Amino acid sequence: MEYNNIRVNVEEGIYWLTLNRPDARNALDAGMLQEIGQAMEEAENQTEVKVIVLQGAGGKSFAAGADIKQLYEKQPLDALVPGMQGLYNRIENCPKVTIAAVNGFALGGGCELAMACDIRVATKKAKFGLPELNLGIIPGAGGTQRLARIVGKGRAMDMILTGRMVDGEEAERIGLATYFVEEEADLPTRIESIAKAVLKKGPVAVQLAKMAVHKGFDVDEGTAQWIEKLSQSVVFGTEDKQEGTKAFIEKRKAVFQNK
Ligand code: CO8
Repeated sequence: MEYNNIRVNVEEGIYWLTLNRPDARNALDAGMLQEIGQAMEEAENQTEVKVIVLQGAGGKSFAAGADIKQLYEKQPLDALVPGMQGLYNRIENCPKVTIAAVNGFALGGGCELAMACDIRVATKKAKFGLPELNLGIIPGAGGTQRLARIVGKGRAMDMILTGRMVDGEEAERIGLATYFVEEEADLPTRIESIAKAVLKKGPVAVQLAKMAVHKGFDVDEGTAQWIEKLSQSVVFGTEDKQEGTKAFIEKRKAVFQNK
């Protein structure tokens, strides 16, 4: 598929999705959001793809949030459509593992996009923030909820109410970034090593483990544990479970087939 606002390429099971409006700090306009949705669908349907990496072009920004020029034109009912929030929910529910490579600004909808991913890797240059209140609006693509769930209510309140940005090192300390990479040049290698660890696993188990964590967060613990139990029951019926356990017993590496 041809894209104008993003670039995609697939290498060894990893789908690299690059937000590509560097002159606008990769601000997420309607065209880019639509293409991200199309690319996600494309990646979900490619069986060889196990991991999707989102990154920003230009070295200055992951994504500087929703396009403010388009935001200026929005009317109340525009906030009621699924829009950015719907897209990010889709990304969170993606059956493949998603990784955000954050180098530079991840602000507003950019930070919310990173938070919808399973894993965030931040460089020294990373700046995470939800500055929406500066514009007289509030975070509206899951940010009020995901940030509080990731870093806790107190820290989320601080970041949202003051608009304070946190750098990569602090982001890692408070759990907003999963990994901190000191040298920007080491970012792709670190991403690949995380992706490789995932690629060695059985895809069915990966998907169900991911969804057990995500869906479990939305319900009470008893229900969450049932989600876990039922997911386990599904994986117990897979050939991959037989292969994984047998390979351990036979002291060899498992070869998973996604069955
Ligand atoms: N939208 C549109 N254009 C942008 C954006 C943006 N979010 N961010 C940067 N740009 C453009 C600038 O206008 C500028 O364009 P030009 O060269 O034509 O003047 C270019 O990118 C470069 O920007 P700067 O010169 O400002 O670059 P700096 O490196 O000095 O600063 C910053 C980079 C810090 C990223 C700065 O540009 C900035 O603060 N940007 C705005 C960040 C922001 O407020 N983001 C939140 C947006 S709101 C949001 O995301 C809400 C999501 C939920 C919506 C739900 C709807 C229902």
